[in-house]
Amino acid sequence: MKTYNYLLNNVKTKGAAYLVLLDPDKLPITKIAPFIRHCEKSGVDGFLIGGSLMISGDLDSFIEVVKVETSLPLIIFPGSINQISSSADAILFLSVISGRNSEHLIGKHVTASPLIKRANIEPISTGYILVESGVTTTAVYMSGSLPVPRNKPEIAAATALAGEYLGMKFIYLEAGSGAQDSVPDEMVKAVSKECSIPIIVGGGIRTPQAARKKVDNGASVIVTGNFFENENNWDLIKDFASAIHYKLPVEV
Ligand code: 1GP
Repeated sequence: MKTYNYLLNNVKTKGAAYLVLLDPDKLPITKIAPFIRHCEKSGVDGFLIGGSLMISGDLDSFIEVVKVETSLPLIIFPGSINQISSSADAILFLSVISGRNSEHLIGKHVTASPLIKRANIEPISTGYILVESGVTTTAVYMSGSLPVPRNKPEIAAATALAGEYLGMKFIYLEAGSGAQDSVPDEMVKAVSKECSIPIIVGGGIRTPQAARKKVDNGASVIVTGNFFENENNWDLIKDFASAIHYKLPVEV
């Protein structure tokens, strides 16, 4: 429960938490150290690590390199069951509750659970809700499931409540990495009104203002990934962090 409690504590003290997604397929090994240092000094609360394919190889060694640079929590955000590593602190134990594909609701979990136990990392049960976001995203395609239509916040809210009643610790509203449109603010609002567990929102968030709007509408954790694949954007990380940490005084 260490990482879960850490996240909850960040939400309580800062208003919301900010996680940056590291995709080993997208972040070259030479850029890991400068990027992580940049994130640390900008006020990021932790890292999600994972990718939909992981073509580039070894998750363990990627995490080991990240670990040298930071003591912030490293949470696996698995694209598949081969993304389990004892080097991480925790893993989002995702069930695609927006879909009706049993493999992604429970099937993969049966195979993954003993491996997670042996890796001795903390599973954080998360109801993963894919949201329509313009074009077909990798997450939608890979999960073989339909996303929630953007104009149906009530479906997202009912799905999230079902996740809460099933005992999940977080709801993750996902527009998909690099999404054309992020999760609609009205949908974040509807979900946060309906359920009492914290909501993670990610996918297609490209400005601090957009991140802040998600928080204003009830998001507890914001995830960005794609936007910082461009090094020219790194200076904006601190603006994202201040927009998300609304309870902290803004540095001038
Ligand atoms: C993707 O929610 C995350 O799973 C982050 O999305 O890469 O679009 O920021 P972006």
